[in-house]
Amino acid sequence: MKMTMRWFGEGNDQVPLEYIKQVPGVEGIVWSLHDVPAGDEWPMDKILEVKEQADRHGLNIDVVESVNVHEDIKLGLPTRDKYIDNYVKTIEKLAKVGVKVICYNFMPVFDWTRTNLFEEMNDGSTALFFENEKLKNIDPMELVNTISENSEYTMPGWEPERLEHLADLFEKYKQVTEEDLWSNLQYFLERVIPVAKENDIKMGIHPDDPPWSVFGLPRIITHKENLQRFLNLVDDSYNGLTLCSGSLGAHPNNDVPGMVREFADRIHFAHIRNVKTYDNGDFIETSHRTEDGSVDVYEVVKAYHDKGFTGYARPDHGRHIWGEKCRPGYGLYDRGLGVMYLWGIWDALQRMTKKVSN
Ligand code: DNO
Ligand code: MN
Repeated sequence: MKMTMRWFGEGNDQVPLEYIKQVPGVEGIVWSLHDVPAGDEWPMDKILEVKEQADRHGLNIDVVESVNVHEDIKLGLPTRDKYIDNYVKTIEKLAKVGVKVICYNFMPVFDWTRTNLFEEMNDGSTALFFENEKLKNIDPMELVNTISENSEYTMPGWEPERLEHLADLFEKYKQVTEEDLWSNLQYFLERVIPVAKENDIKMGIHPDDPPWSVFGLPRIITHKENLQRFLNLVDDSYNGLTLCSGSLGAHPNNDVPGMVREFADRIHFAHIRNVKTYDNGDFIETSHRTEDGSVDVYEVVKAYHDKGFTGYARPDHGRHIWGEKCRPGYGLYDRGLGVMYLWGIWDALQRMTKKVSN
C-alpha cells in the first residue's frame, strides 16, 4: 500500500507541503488543477509547476484527483466529443510527468453532497454531515449558496460559477435516465481507456457520494452489482476503481470489506475513512477508527492486506479538530491521525502474517 494525502495546491490549501512530508509513510500528494474548468485541456506549464513543488519536498505526484468530466459528456450531448478530446490530451500530458492513476467521478451536476459542513460532535469537534430529511426539503440552489457561504474555499464540485446555470442543468437532466447515464459512461470509457492504457495510466472511478440519487438526478456508481457492471463496460484492468469506503459505507447495505475482496485487482486507489450511519438515512463523517463509525475500517484494511494490495491509498475526509481552520473535511490533524490508524492496522497485520509464515 502506497500512502498519499490530498493537497489542493499552493494558495488553495492551508496545509503546506512541508507538513504533509512529516506525516509518517506518506510518499506523494493527490492533486489536481482546481482552477481549470471541467472539459478544458490542462496546460503543461501548470502541471509542471505542481511537479516542481512536490519534487522540492520529495513527494511524488503519481495520483491525480480529479480530472473532472464535463457535464455534456454525462448528458451525452453532441458537444461531448470535443471535451473527450481534451480529456485524452490531458491524459497524455499527465503521462509525460509520470502520473500513474487518475481518479474521476460520473455524478451528474454535484460531487459529494452534505447538508452541513461543520456539524458539532459530542467531543466538540465538527464534521461533514448529511441530513436526509433536510436534503429532501431544500432547494438545490439554496444548498449551493449555504455551502459557498460556509467555506472560505471553493469546494470541488460546488463551484458557484459552474452552478450558476443550475436550473438549466436540471432541465437537461430531466431527459436522462440511469440507463442513459450508463451508456454515456460507456461511450466515454471506450474512448478514454485505450488512451490511458497506451500511456500506462490507470483510471479509477470514484463512487457516488452518497450512493443514491439526490435531487432526482440519476446516480449509478452505488453498490456492488453496479460496480461489477461498470467494470464490465470495458473489461480491462486500466478501467478500474477508486474504492471509497466512506462514500459506499454511507449506505448500510454496502459491505465495503466484501467489495475490497471482490474487486481488489481492479482497485487502483483506496480512499479509506469511516462514516456513522443512522436508520433515518443521516450520516456523519467520524474519525477513521472502526469503533467510532459504521464502517469496519479494520476489516477494510485487512481485506487490502490479505489481497496483497500494492496500489495507492489515502485517508479521506477527517473531522475538524484541535481548533484547526481548514478546508471542510481536509484538515491536516484528523487526516494525519487517520494515516497513523491505517498504518497501525497494516503494520500489525504485516507482523502477524510474517510470524505465521515463519
Ligand atoms: C469523497 C471525496 C470526493 C472525491 C471526488 C472524486 O469521498 O473523496 O470528494 O474527491 O468525488 O472525483
Ligand atoms: Mn472518497
